[in-house]
Amino acid sequence: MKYLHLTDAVRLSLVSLFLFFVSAGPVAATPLQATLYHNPGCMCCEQYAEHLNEKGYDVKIVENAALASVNRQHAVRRQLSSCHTSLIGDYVVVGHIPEPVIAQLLRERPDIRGISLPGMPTGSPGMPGQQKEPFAIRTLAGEIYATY
Ligand SMILES: [Cu+2]
Repeated sequence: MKYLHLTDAVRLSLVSLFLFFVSAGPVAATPLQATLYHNPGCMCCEQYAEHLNEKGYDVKIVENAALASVNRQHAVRRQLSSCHTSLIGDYVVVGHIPEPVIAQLLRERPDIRGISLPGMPTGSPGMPGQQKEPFAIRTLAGEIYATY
């Protein structure tokens, strides 16, 4: 009898071990990969990479990028450019875009090349200060994709 009880205990712990690994599964999912290009010495670019890191992205920083040529390569017009340009999934993501908008992009998967928050607005992730007005995040064609 004692032996049987032990076996039950072992079986129970094996089951809970199994459940532990099953429930841990989604958490251990591969992080989203992001590649961020910026000109040398851009501190707010590094801060923005940190923002993505905190949201669970695996960010590869290319810090000596010739940003102008990266933008040319991905057809990012000057008016829609910022201090850095990232590649995330199949999309080009320009500037200090709050991560929830990127999550929305990856969820909705619209048929666009990418999105941009042009310039370096005060209070956006990686930029100091208080946000003064909703950010207009545009598609690379220039249309509003989201306000945040
Ligand atoms: Cu910046």
